[in-house]
Amino acid sequence: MAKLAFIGLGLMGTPMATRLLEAGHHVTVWNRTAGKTEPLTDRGATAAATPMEAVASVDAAITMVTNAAALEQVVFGENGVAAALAPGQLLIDMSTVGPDAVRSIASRLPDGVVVVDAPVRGSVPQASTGRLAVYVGADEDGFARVQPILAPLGTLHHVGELGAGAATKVVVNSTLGAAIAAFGEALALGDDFGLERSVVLDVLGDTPIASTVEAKRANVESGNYPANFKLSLALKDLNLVVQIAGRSGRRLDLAEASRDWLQQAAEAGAGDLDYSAVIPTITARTPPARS
Ligand code: NA7
Repeated sequence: MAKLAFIGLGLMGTPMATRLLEAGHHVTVWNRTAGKTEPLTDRGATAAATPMEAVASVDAAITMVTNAAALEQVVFGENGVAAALAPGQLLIDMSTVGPDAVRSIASRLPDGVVVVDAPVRGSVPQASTGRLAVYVGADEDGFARVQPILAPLGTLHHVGELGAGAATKVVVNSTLGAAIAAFGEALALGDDFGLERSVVLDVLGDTPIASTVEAKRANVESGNYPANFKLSLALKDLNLVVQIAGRSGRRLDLAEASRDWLQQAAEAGAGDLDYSAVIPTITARTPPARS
């Protein structure tokens, strides 16, 4: 079993680090808000005082933080992992930050530190039960090294070289934005026709957005949107989609429209709720005009 550092114990990081620990890896954890290390140390993990301290003598450092700025902070900020990583050690970034951020980090680390991008599809239930899809960007050797480490988290897909995992994740999440916006707009339309909500939810369960309906129906029916995947993070991902497409000279209308809905919901205060909390923004009778 490997010696690991796990940095970033948010909604996803906590169950993922727990899985790695329960699989028998030796795990040292660090989180900006130190109190979140407690559930892990209770199960036998070691807590480090800084990211730099966490990675000393580990086989692999895993990062699972909000965005590119947070990744930059834990890698190159004060007491960041870059100060301690040595040739032969692995840095596995599992955050959703896009390929540019991953390649930039890799280019600034000492020669011999192997960087692998391995973002995941799935949210808290899949993270807790080892059913994530992990998109790995690495050369053959890097993939062979991360495979036994990450296997307890779910199914690994070797999708290409460094950056390909991060790119794949952006592609995947472009569909997530479109599906949740389509769900909200279908409900809004049903309301306008005067159809029963429960009937509309039943029939939408048999359409191309069925899996989204199944996953989020309880939230819609209860009006409660506890975060499995924060709306602010879905908005970050759709912004990545739009920006990356823009740099390639493209306009992706569906991505822009779903980004705009998420932006409106975030402005209405739903950023820390589940991303499905965009639905009440869409179904409101007098939504704010699109800019
Ligand atoms: P969460 O639950 O919002 O957790 C985010 C984590 O990132 C959490 O541990 C944060 O620490 C940490 N974070 C955020 N900013 C920083 C900075 N500046 N420095 C250090 N640590 C930071 O997100 P999820 O777990 O759902 O998702 C994580 C990633 O996977 C994200 O890219 C998603 O899009 C997919 P905190 O506890 O707030 O101190």
